[in-house]
Amino acid sequence: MSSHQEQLQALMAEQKALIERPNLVDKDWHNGIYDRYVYPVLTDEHVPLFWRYDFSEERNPDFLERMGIGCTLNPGAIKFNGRYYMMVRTEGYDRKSFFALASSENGIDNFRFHDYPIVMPETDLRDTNVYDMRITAHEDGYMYGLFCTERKDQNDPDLSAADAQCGIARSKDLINWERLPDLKTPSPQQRNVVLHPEFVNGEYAFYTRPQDGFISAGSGGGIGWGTCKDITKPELNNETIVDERAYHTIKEVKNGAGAVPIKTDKGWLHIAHGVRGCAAGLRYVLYAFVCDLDDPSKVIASPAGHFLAPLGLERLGDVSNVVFCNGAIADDDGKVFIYYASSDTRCHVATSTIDKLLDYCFNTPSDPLYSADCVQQRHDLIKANLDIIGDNQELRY
Ligand code: M1P
Repeated sequence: MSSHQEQLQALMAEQKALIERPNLVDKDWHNGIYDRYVYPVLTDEHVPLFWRYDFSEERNPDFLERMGIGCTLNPGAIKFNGRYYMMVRTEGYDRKSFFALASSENGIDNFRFHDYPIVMPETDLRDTNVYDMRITAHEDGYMYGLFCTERKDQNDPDLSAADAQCGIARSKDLINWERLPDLKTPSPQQRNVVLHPEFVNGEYAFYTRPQDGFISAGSGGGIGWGTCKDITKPELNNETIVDERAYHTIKEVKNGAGAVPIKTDKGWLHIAHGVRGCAAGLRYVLYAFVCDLDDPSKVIASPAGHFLAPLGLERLGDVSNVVFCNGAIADDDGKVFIYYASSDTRCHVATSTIDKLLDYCFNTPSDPLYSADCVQQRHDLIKANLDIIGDNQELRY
């Protein structure tokens, strides 16, 4: 066997072991709300070798990697024909992201990429970069992918000035996509736009994230809301704010809708992200809230603080101190799979149930915004617990 073949076989064996490794609940983690898992569900090492190496011995005698992949992150997620799918933001060494489908039978391990990345049709204005797709199975019968399309800001001479807008495409099979026009909104830039799965008053409804600049929410920000009649001419004339950012909270700098909201008996369940600034830079965490069933633009439960924050190795990566979620799957039996990426580098899953998530959302106190009020909330909890503990020393350490 040639050295070329030996190297290929060794790498293939390594990758097979990685993909087929069972994922395990992390027993060191407990908050009762969700389980974390020991291994990420997808990393750059899961990307097929035939996407990265030229297998021809003649063209590539020393078996060099030709087109590396740096990160697999921010997956949209959907259950389709009984399988768990992630639409993964896959980023080459050239910094360009593209969409690639990976699927698994159980949603927690054995995720495999499909043979080819998605070929996303373009509009007349080419996409320099595309990322962070949210996949909505809409009641109109299509699966919609809403994503960020990024282009050079032609009005700003600064070479790194970029323009972010919401691209829209739709599909019936997740493989072939029909591109629609980009969403027009009153805001100069848009990212983190999510299509609501049902018509609202007969119109398509969008959660938006108005922003003044490419990075900074500026005077904008907050999770917005708008509707339009015809998704093939997507334009929101009004954008109201559903979930504001606020001083000294986990969403002080910016926030954005994440997974497509999950319909429950008690309301639409959201997993979103909030960003604050600190000496280490921006810190991205996930938070949860619930919107009214009849009026999905109205928040009815808003637990304080983060729901999930980067932990251990999750804190390190291409853009460190980040967790980001744009996909979750709710099974008919009430189990929920929350897909998230850590530090813009790799994908993870956390699992929970609708009941636990609703309990968390409705029974966790909301942020009272002042330290003294937070102390009072904690005093209330302690007092109630001490009443239960009483003289029973077994209940205290
Ligand atoms: O780098 C962290 C995240 O930054 C952006 O999110 P937001 O628009 O809220 O700042 C996105 O580019 C996202 O992809 C990225 O994970």
